[in-house]
Amino acid sequence: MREIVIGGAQMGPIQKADSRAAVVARMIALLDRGADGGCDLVVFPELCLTTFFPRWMMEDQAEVDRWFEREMPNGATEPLFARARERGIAISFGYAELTPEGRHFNTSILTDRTGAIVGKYRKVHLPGHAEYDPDRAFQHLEKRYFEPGDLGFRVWRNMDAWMGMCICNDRRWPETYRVMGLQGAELITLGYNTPSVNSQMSDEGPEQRLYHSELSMKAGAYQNSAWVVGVAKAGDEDGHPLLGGSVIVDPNGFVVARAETEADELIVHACDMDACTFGKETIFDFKRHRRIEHYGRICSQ
Ligand code: CDT
Repeated sequence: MREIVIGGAQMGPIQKADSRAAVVARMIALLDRGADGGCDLVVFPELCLTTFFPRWMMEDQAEVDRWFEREMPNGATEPLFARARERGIAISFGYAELTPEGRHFNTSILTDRTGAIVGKYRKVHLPGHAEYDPDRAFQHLEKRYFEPGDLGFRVWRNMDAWMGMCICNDRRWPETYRVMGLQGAELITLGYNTPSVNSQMSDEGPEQRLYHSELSMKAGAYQNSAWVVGVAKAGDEDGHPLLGGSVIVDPNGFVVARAETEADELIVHACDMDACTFGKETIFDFKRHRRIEHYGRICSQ
């Protein structure tokens, strides 16, 4: 048995005016809750240091760059790393990354139990649009503020397991999970900021959006025989509602823990990485059963 007790640290809303320090204090409180509950790894949401700023149209690049982190850890997040180190807990969280070369990515990192960063992922599937769209009920300008990730879908050996990451919209794409599954991923962690309503379809509400969110993660878990931990930033951010519904999904595609609120909430499950082995050696033994001669279209235009 290779058990990793995982905490999904759903976060309630972060308002535009909230400081990084206030957010990090909330993350530390969740981390402490996880440590007290025996967690080995705590997973936080996408862009979890700030409000979901891509909903705001900004033309001044200096204003945009205020939402980005130039290094990680930095002054604001060091207390989180220090507490994780002190309590011997690995963490994963998402933030907006501005590189020394001036490139902008929607990024997440994974640490080991000593607080050392062992993995970095930059979001590949950027939803939304790049220019102001007057026909939408609200904006989703990820394509304006980020470039597509350049690191691919890697996996890392951490805590005696193969771990990979993706971010939000990536969870809806089967290729995301499969590329990690092909590298033996046993745990895929992700954070999300998903508006509760569709900005382009007024009657698509939270029920359907929660259903699709969960459906995607269950399918990704089952079809790759891997644990999937999906963690929301939820609730009302300056009048813009975001879905909750954080889940831990087992390698058979069953939800074993689910958040009930749209606030800061920790969901916990003891995840046995050996539970991935049966599926990986039988129905989803990729070496024996895949028929790549028929998959060419997936990798062509
Ligand atoms: N953050 C993020 O990727 N959100 C998207 C919203 C898509 S609607 C433009 C998601 O897939 O949940």
